[in-house]
Amino acid sequence: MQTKTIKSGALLSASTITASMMLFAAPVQAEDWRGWNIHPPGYPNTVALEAFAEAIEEDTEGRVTARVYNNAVLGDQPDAIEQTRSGALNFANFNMGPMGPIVKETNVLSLPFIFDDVDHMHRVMDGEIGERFADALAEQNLIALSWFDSGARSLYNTEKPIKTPADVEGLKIRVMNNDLYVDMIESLGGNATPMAYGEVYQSLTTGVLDGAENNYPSFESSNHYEVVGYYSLTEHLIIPECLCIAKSSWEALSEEDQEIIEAAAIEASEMQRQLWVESSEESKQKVLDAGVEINEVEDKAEFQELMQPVYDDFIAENPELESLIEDIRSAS
Ligand code: BDP
Repeated sequence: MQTKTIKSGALLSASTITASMMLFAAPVQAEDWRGWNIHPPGYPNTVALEAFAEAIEEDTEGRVTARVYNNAVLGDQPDAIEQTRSGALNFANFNMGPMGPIVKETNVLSLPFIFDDVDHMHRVMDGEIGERFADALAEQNLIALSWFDSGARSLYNTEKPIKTPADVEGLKIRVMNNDLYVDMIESLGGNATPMAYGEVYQSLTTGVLDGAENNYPSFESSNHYEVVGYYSLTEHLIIPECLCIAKSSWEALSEEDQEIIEAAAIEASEMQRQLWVESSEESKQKVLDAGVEINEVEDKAEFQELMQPVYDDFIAENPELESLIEDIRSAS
């Protein structure tokens, strides 16, 4: 018995040695990366992610190949965040909204009206404060290489134009997965329903929901505009998004490839931001042509004032994040 074990053990190690010698002789195996994307083909983020995938394959000379999976086919956003944190997925474009429950610093970006406008958001995210968010993400195994735009989110619904907070009263509004948004809608007198993006269309058609909130490109590409007649420019949220790499995938790269991939991510974000501006205009026109009524909100201050309890509760629960809020405000 004893001899047999030793024999097969010896045999095993002999074949292992042969296999590893063969590995050394063969060309280095390429890394095949899988990327998560919630949007359909043609959406600015999709176009930029696909360009990113192509660039890294070309610039690493095939050492890293990458494929983008669109339309959230690899899972909804909270699930994809977990998959990327664990390294089951290699890269993704994530909105900072559903990131809040995992990286609590990013909740600051989900506070309504935290940014005055998209330029203010760019100044913050492209500067030192953006690095603080990237550090917080890295602690949760997500390497944020660049920031994408997501415009401003506004309320839309099947019932009526929203001109004052009183118009939100009683409406069933879908929000992304983050308790802050539940507080936000409830502070306006509405009923908030956290729900996966992909389920919203049907819930709007069946009346489970009266409305939701999003930017023009998503309002259009999700086809919600087909069933919703009113889009009201509350512009209550301006939330940046990341191009994030799984930490384990990042650490497996040589320094040279890290530099290549970081440069490609920055180029992808430049492309995305440019496409974003064009796409927002096109989407706005498309929903107008389809008969959606778009209204300005004359007195946004009314909405902003009602957000005070959301801020107060947030600061009471996260006193250590108050200075981050102040730093963002003073960069306005
Ligand atoms: C879009 C974001 C996407 C979100 C979606 C949503 O780009 O990441 O998942 O809104 O509302 O604008 O869920």
